[in-house]
Amino acid sequence: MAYPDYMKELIKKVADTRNKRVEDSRQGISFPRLSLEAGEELLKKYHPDYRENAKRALAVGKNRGDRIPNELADILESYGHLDPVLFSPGEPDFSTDVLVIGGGGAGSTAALFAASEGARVLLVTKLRHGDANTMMAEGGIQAADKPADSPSAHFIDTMGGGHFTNSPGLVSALVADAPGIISWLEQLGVMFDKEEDGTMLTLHGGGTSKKRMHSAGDMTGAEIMRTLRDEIRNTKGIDVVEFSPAVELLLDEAGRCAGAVLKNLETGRILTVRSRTVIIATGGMGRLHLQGFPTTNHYGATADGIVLAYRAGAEFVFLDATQFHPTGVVYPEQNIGLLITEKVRGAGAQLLNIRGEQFVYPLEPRDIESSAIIRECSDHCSGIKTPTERYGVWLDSPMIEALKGKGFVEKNFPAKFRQFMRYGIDISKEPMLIYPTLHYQNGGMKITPDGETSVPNLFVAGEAAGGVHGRNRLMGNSLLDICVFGRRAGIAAAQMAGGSVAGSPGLHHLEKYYKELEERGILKGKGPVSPVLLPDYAGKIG
Ligand code: FUM
Repeated sequence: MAYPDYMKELIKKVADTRNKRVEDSRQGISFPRLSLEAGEELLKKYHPDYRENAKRALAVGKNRGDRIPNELADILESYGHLDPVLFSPGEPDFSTDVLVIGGGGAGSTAALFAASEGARVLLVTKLRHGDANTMMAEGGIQAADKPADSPSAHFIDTMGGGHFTNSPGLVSALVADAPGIISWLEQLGVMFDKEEDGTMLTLHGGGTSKKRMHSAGDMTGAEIMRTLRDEIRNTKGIDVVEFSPAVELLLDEAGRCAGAVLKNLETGRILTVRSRTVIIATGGMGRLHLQGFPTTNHYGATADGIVLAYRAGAEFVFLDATQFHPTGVVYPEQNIGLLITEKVRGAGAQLLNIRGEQFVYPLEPRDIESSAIIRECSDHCSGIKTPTERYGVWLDSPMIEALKGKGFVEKNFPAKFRQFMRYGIDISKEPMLIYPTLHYQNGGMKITPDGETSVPNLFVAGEAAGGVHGRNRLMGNSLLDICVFGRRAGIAAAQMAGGSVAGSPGLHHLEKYYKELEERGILKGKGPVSPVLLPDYAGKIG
C-alpha cells in the first residue's frame, strides 16, 4: 500500500525540516545523547521489560522464583510431547559423537568446528537448514580489526551496551575471537562490503565508539548463512536431518546429556539420537510475541531449546531481558514487525515525530532508542496513526541520499528498497514508518566461555545462551556471537565427546520435572504442549 493521503500530508513536515537537519549533520551537530541517569529513567518508564504485569515468578525448576515474561513462563511450566513413563528409547535411529540441534548460524558453525576436530557430527533442525534468525540478520557483524580500533574498545562498548551486566569472561572471548572469525568467514567465501582499495568497509552501529560493523549490503546474515550451509553440505558433507525438531533431551542415570528425541514434522514419527555430547543452537523466542509485539524473528523462533534444557536442569540468566529493535515496520500492514536495519540510522537517517522533529539521538543503544519511540507514541502523543490504529514515528531515509548522494539507498539497502517498492513506497524519497519490534532474547542458558552449560555433556551456542550481552545487546554482536561461541562449543563438545561414556539414556529427568509441576498444582492438559514448535496463529484468529 502506498501511503494514504493523510500520511503524505504529514510527510511534508519531515521534508520541511530536512534541509536544516542535513546542514547540522554536515557540521557534526546532532541531537544530544542522553546521560546515563536519564537513560535509566527512560528505560524504567517506557521499556516493555519494565511492565510489571508482563512477568511472573517461575514456579518450578532451577530458576524457580525468577520473574520472566508470562509467555515464556507458560511454556516452561508445561508438559511435553512424550510420556516419560511409557517412553523407551530402544535402539537409536542415529548414533553420533556430537549432536547439534539447530540449523542456523550457531549450529552450523558448531557443526563445522566439531567436525574439524575429527568428531562424527549430526545436525538436526526443525525446518530447513538455514531457516533461522541468522538468515534474517541485516546490518552486520562487529569485529575490531582496523588499526584505529582494538578488542579492548569493543569490550568496553559491549559492556556499556549491556549496562555492565554482561559476563566479562564471555565478552572477552567474544571480542578477542572476533577478528579471526571475520578472516575465517571471508576465507569460506562470505562477500563482505569493501572500500575502493579492497579493505573492509566498516560502519558505526548504535552504542559503538568505532566503526567496526562489517556488512554484506543489508543481507549480512543471509550471506553468512549461505556460506556456512554450502560448507556443511557441499564441502564437508556433514549429515543434516531437516524438519525434525528435538522435542526432549535424553539424559543418563548420572544426569549427563546423552542424546535427544526428535519428531519428524512430516510423518509425526518419533526418532531417537544417541550422542556423546549435545549442542543446543535453537535460537530465540520472538514467535512467542511477548506482550503482543510483532517480531523480526523467523517462523520457528519458539524457544524450543530453552524448554528442553530447562526440563533437563540447566541454569538460566537474564531470561527477563528482551530486546525490542527500535525500527520495525509499522506500515504497510503486510510487513508489520519486519526489521529495518540499524545500518539505516548508521548511514544518517533520523527519527522524527508527527511534527517532523527529532526527539532522540539516532544511535543510542537499542533499549534506550526503543523507549524513546514508545514515549513519543504514548505520553507525548506525537506518533503517526496508521489506518489500523497502530502508531509509529518516521525514519527519514531520504536524508541518507541528501547526505551521501543519489542512488545510495538502493545500492546499500537493496533488500529494504525492494521490500517497500513492492507497496509503491520509494524509501529514497519517502520516509519509513516504524515502531519497536520484538527482536532478541538477551538471556539464556548460563555458559562457560566454551559454551558448557550446568548439565554435563550439554553445550549451547547463540541466542539460547545468556550472559554475553547482559541485559541489552549491541547491533552486530549477534552474528559475531553465533560464530565465536558456535566455534568454541563445537571444538569443546568434540573434545569432550572423545572421552565421554554415557550410561543408558532416558527421560528420568522429565519424570522428576513433571512431579515438581504436579506438586505446584500445574496439571497436564491445562497449558500448551511444549516445545510449541510452531506459532499458533490459526488458533488465535476468529
Ligand atoms: O539492525 C540490524 O541490522 C540488526 C542487527 C542485529 O540485531 O545485530
